[in-house]
Parts: sequence; structure tokens; C-alpha cells
Amino acid sequence: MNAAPAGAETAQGEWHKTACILCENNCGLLIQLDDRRFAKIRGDKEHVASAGYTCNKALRLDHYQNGGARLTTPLRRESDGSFTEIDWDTAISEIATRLTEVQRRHGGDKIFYYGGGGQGNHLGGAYSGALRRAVGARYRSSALAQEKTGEGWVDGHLTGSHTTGDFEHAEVSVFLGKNPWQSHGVPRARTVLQQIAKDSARSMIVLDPVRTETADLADFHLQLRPGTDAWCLSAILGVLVQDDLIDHAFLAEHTTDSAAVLRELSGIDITAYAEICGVPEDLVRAAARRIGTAGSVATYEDLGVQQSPNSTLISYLNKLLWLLTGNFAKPGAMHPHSWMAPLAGYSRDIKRTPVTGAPILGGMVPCNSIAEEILTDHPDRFRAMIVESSNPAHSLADSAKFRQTLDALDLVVVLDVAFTETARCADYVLPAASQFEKWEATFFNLEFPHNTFHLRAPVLDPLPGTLAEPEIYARLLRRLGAVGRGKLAVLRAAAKLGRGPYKWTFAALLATDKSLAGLAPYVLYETLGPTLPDNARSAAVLWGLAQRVAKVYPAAMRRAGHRSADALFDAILAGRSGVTFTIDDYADAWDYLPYPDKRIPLAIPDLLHALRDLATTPATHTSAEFPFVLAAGERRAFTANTIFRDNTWRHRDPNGSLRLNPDDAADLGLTTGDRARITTSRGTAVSSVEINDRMQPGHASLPNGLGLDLPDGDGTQRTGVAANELTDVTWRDAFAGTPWHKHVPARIERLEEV
Ligand SMILES: Nc1nc2c(c(=O)[nH]1)N[C@H]1C(S)=C(S)[C@@H](COP(=O)(O)OP(=O)(O)OC[C@H]3O[C@@H](n4cnc5c(=O)[nH]c(N)nc54)[C@H](O)[C@@H]3O)O[C@H]1N2
Ligand SMILES: Nc1nc2c(c(=O)[nH]1)N[C@H]1C(S)=C(S)[C@@H](COP(=O)(O)OP(=O)(O)OC[C@H]3O[C@@H](n4cnc5c(=O)[nH]c(N)nc54)[C@H](O)[C@@H]3O)O[C@H]1N2
Ligand code: SF4
Ligand SMILES: [Mo]
Repeated sequence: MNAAPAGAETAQGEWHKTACILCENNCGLLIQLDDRRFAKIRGDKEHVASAGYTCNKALRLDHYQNGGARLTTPLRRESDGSFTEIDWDTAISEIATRLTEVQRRHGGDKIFYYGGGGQGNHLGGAYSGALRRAVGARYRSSALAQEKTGEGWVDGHLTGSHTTGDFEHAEVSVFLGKNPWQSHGVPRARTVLQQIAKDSARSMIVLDPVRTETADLADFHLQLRPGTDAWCLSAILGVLVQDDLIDHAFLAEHTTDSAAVLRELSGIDITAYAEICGVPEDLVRAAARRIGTAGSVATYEDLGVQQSPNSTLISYLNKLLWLLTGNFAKPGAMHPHSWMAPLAGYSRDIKRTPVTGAPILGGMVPCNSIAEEILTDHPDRFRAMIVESSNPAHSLADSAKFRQTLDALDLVVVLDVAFTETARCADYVLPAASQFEKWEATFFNLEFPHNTFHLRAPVLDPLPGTLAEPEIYARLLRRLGAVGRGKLAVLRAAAKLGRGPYKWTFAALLATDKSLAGLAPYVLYETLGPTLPDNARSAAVLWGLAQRVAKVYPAAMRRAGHRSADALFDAILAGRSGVTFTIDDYADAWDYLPYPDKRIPLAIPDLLHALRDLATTPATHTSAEFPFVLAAGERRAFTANTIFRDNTWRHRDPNGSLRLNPDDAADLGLTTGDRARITTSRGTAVSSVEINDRMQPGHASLPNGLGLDLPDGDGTQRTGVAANELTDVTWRDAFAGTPWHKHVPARIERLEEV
């Protein structure tokens, strides 16, 4: 079935193929329209990855498309703080002029880029690199530097790239600070979790201070004290080594430096460490033995550990769990995988930020350092920021400080569908077409051995006044004169002759002008783009990525049925339910290792030191003043980052309550529905309370994505707590600079009604 080409009348009752944009799984969907409303939504059974699966949230997507405060015209902020509606030509011309001015006065590297895509929209971001190249911008960041950069750095030392777990087949599945029942991440998560729970031959191990819906299904729930995972994992690894449940043959054949690691773990005091995490030693030992004797093990670490103390060390210990037991490159285990385009770099090299020398991992400036890089009179501070598809004034630690940071810049440009908390701080706001109004895709293609990619066709015409990001970037680049007209004309002529002549002409031009490489997405958009069917101009960059797939994974691509890069590109353009772009053999996993000897180097000296230091590292960060550990930003049945702005999509708990253990609530004199004041070192907030025996004493949680400012008559109204009004940029990991959002020392008090 073809999607509605832009401008076409579409029949009522027709099902349009697309995908959900609320989490990285991007489940395939069918949508029926009633004018511009989403009348019916259901799972797409033909989808290559999700095969009809959806969770409860996808059915509410009309609240994204038609709710919230959609933007329909570019806005410019005036000196009195008010916004003026301006036309696109004015906006593009003024922004280009002001970017050039920053570049001339301070250098293009003072232009900072944040974002590039959320849970559903990475295609626009793929073009942003060309703009960055044209203005000389060198520094960037995104939400990845709030969660995955520490893990990526560890990967950079070990397997050299991202690994993924085969939970469909794993005998033992381990979830560390991950609640896939609510947050997914594992494709078709609820089905897979239920299958594991039902099968007596398979086991699930969950490390979580909360008895989550996932923990309900687990065979081993290690309900540890918040923030103590490093000790818990060390104890598990200690059992594996001390009870000799290690795969020595695997270590000898496939790794180097294992002796240093085993030596460190042989000294772990298992009893003492189990005590620190508050988990019975017997349970730690039983979980370790289950891992050590399993035919296959897959693990998934997520925000519960990545946004908590010792997160980079924990990533290392997590990976040792499956490496020391030989759970790599076989069904049910862990695997590196192909990419259409890598989401970040996976390197052990550390670059440094210009002002504070913070570590840049995977090419990303740590989110918690951005404010410190700007709120200074250091000459190398950033002067301008382009924010695309992200809402950092809401999602970064210490929102008040981040708003101040945006105020301190000479120029802030925001590309978004909605008038967000970040847009309110911008000098220019550019209205993007929604993810159902344009060609879109994500690069969350993380599977092995079958890896899939879904280019989504538009379901609707763009809302009048909005543009797709590739067109916005192209207009800026045209205005900047980034590529000479002559070169573009030559390529346009070649494109008319066919893909073969186009490819050779492109290669010839690149050979004479290397600077074109960084501008390639834009060049493709301008020259190949107009020749693509169904107005799929934005898909042009995928032609370049298909060439990359053919070069890097030729055999896997051919196994997936694509005989050439162009054949793959055509399949992507035509495949409305996604395409499988690579099929690997399990043995191929070794080819993904970047080392000539194809052995995994196991020792990371800095992290082995951190492991040794654990014996004297503080395991608690609370105090008499702030006695609670607040998890600021839990994924629940009705949270979806800030993608839905309209709060009426929540059927339950519309304002997002603070969850507390019954004993704590009794001590504080609180019952469900009461209001409590939460105070941290950075701020205070008032929340309704939900007493919930899933929480342990001393631990409280707030949902993520709430506290958005919604239009209400002449003003705005806020529902729920914006978690980052309470967080502090200084609470961050020593290695990666990633935040401790899940571990915020807090005080909770009953709010007396007046
Ligand atoms: N419903 C829903 N799903 C989503 C999203 C959403 O907003 N809503 N967002 C998406 C995004 S961007 C992401 S990154 C993922 C995140 O997905 P998850 O990481 O699964 O989400 P969280 O609920 O933030 O955290 C997971 C778990 O960590 C636990 N935790 C808290 N502190 C600790 C600790 O000290 N140790 C351990 N071991 N666990 C701890 C929490 O109790 C929680 O159950 O979800 C994605 N999916
Ligand atoms: N305290 C605390 N803070 C957190 C977290 C937490 O657990 N606790 N979680 C962190 C994590 S894991 C993440 S991933 C981040 C998420 O935070 P952000 O990276 O800021 O992303 P989202 O909230 O997903 O917001 C996406 C933005 O994209 C816009 N958008 C939607 N569709 C389009 C489109 O087609 N084009 C454009 N241009 N814009 C579009 C939306 O309106 C929204 O403003 O938050 C992080 N912050
Ligand atoms: S699992 Fe994720 S992508 Fe799939 S329907 Fe739910 S929120 Fe959407
Ligand atoms: Mo995330």
C-alpha cells in the first residue's frame, strides 16, 4: 500500500503505514484518518520488526499530532522578550546572517548543536551535520550524553561497538536498572517477558530497588538499595570467579588481559558487598550461579544504573558478567551489530571540552557540563546554540540554570513541532512538520542477526507553515552558499542520467573537493533528492548510507536479499513496513571487533582501580537534611518523554504522582492523594502522593516528562513536577559526566492545606 503522497486526496477508511515515535522500538502502525485526526490506530502485522505488536501508548498518538502547542510560523524573539511571527525567508536570512556573524567574531566552533532526533525522528538530524560543517561547528550533544556515553566508552575499550542482547532466546535474561515492561527497548517487550516467565527452563534476573512490573515476572529480584549496583555486580562477579564459574576456554581463545580482571574479582568480599546493597547473600549467590551455569545469557542496562552513582564502572561490570561467562557471538547471548548510521562514536579516546575540560565521549559533550561551558567569561565559551528535536530546557539537569545558559548566548535557534520550554528561551523558533507529515526514520537499528530499517512515508500533508528539517537545513545552506552552484548543476545533470552516472560523478567531485564529504547529505538532497518518487526528497541521504552498508557489511546485506547499494536503497524507498537490511551469521559477530587479532581486551585500568576503590567508596549520598533518594524521572504506563505535551492522553494518574513506600508515608503523615513538598539542593516542587508498596523505604520516585507548560487562556498551566527543577549538574559520573537523575538526595514533607 502506498502512503499518501504530499498533496494527494486520501480516501477515508484507508490505512496508512507508519510507526510509533514514542520509544526506540518504533513499532509499525496502521493509521486511519478522519480529516487530520487519527481516527483508528493499530499494529502493522507486516512490519519487519514488530509484526503487529504495540503497547498502550501508540493508540494515543493523535495527542502528538493534534494536541499540544503546534507551531505554524517561524518566531523571532524581540528585545522585550515577546515573539513576533515572521515569514520563512526572513527567518532563514536572519539566522544565516547571525550564524555567520558568530563565526566571524568568535569562530564557528563556538556554535553548539544539541539534539538531532528523539525517539522517532533522526532523518532531519542526518542533514544537520552539513550545516555544522558549513559553519565550522565542532561541538555537539544530545540525550545520549545523559545516559549512554559511559557505556559507549566501555564498549569502545571492549568490543569496540554497541552490543545487543538476544532476549528472545536467552536462557538467562538480566535487567539492570531497566523496566522493559513499561519502557520497552526490547522489541515486543511484554510478549518476550511473558514468554520468559512462562518457560521453566529460562530465568529472569532483575536488579531494581523497585518491585517493578518486570520484577514481578522475574525468578530473581535483587531489590537492592538505590545506588548500590556496583557492589551488587561486584559480588555477583566475585561469586563467578571464586566458585570458578568462568568460561576459561572462551577467555583463552577470544580475550586478552583476563588475568588482571580475575585477580581483582577474586578478592571481592561477597558477604560485605551483599550487605551494602541490602540483598540477602544467598540470593546474590543463587543469581550468580544461575548466570554462571546457563547455556546463554543476555543483559540490558538502562537508566536505573546509567543515571546513578558509579555508572561507568557498572557498565564495565555488566559487560564482564557476559564476557567472563563466554556469552558473546552465539544465540541467546550478546552481539555487536550492523547500523544504517551509528548513533554515536564508540571509542576509548577522550577529547575534552574547551572551557572545563570535561570528557567528550562518543563525540558528545556531557549534558551536565553544557551550562558550565557557557556561564563563564572564558574566551572559548560557546556563543550560539542550535537545538533540534529536543527539549533541553526541560530534560537537562537544573532547568533554571539551563534557562540562564540559553539567555547568556548570542543566538539560540530551536527547530521543533511545538512551543516547548526550550523554544520559549530561543531567539528564533522554526516550526517543523510533524513525524506523520514528512518522510521520517530512526537509526535505532540495533538488532542481530536480522537488522531492520523503516523509512516512513508521510501520512498527512504538512501543517501549513511548517517544513521538514531537511528542507530547513537546505534553505540555511543555500543562503550560506555552502556548495557552489556549478557543482550542484553537474550532479543534477548526472542524476537525470541514472544512479550509475550519478555515483561516478559524485565520486569524481569528492576526489577533487574533499570538503564535499561533510556536506554530502545536503548535496544529495539538492541533486538526487528531486529525482526520488513520491516527493521522498528527504530520503536522499539514505542513498549515501546504503553505499556505506554495502561497503561495510557486503555479505550480510546480500544475505538480506539486496544485491547492491542501489538495490537496498530502492527496497528502503518502496518498503512501507520496513526492510531487513542485513542478515548476519552468529560467527560474523567476530568480524565486528575492530582489532586485528579479533580478541576482546578485558582490562580497563581506570575502571579496575574504581573497582578496587569500591571497598572505601561511599554507598549512600543522603543526609539528615536530605534523607530520601529520589528517582527523578521514572518511565510509567503514561509517560513518553515530552513527546506528548497535551496531558489529556493520560487515563490514569494525569498529574504524575510522587510514589512513596507505605512506611515512609505513615512517618510523614501522608496518604494517597495528599500533597507533599519535595526539596533538593537545587529547588523545591509540590506533588500529589501515591502510596505504593513497590517502593522500598527511603526511596521515592517521580515520573519523567511531566511539568510541561501548556497554553491555558492567556497564560500557561503546568501539570505535575518538572523533574529537572530538582536536579543538580554537579551530581554526575566521574568518568562520563552522565547525570544522577535516579539518585537525587531529597527531603519530603507533608504540605498542610491552607
Ligand atoms: N513508557 C515510557 N517508555 C519509555 C520512555 C518514556 O518516557 N515512557 N522513554 C524512553 C527512553 S528515552 C528511555 S532512555 C528508556 C528508559 O527506560 P528505563 O531505563 O527502563 O526507565 P526508567 O524507569 O527511567 O528506569 C528503569 C528502572 O531503574 C530503576 N532504578 C532506579 N534507581 C536504581 C538503582 O539505583 N539501581 C537499579 N538497578 N535500578 C534503579 C527504576 O526503579 C526503574 O524501574 O525508556 C524509553 N521508553
Ligand atoms: N530528570 C530526568 N531527566 C531526564 C531523564 C530522566 O529520566 N530524568 N531522561 C533523559 C533521557 S533518557 C532522555 S532520552 C531525554 C529526553 O529529552 P529530550 O532529548 O529533550 O527529548 P524529548 O523529551 O523526547 O523531546 C523531544 C522534542 O522533540 C520535539 N519533536 C517531536 N517531533 C518532532 C519533529 O518531528 N521535529 C522536531 N524538530 N521536533 C520534534 C518534541 O516536541 C520535543 O520538544 O531526557 C533526559 N532527561
Ligand atoms: S513499544 Fe514503544 S514504539 Fe512500540 S508502541 Fe509502545 S511506545 Fe510505541
Ligand atoms: Mo532516553
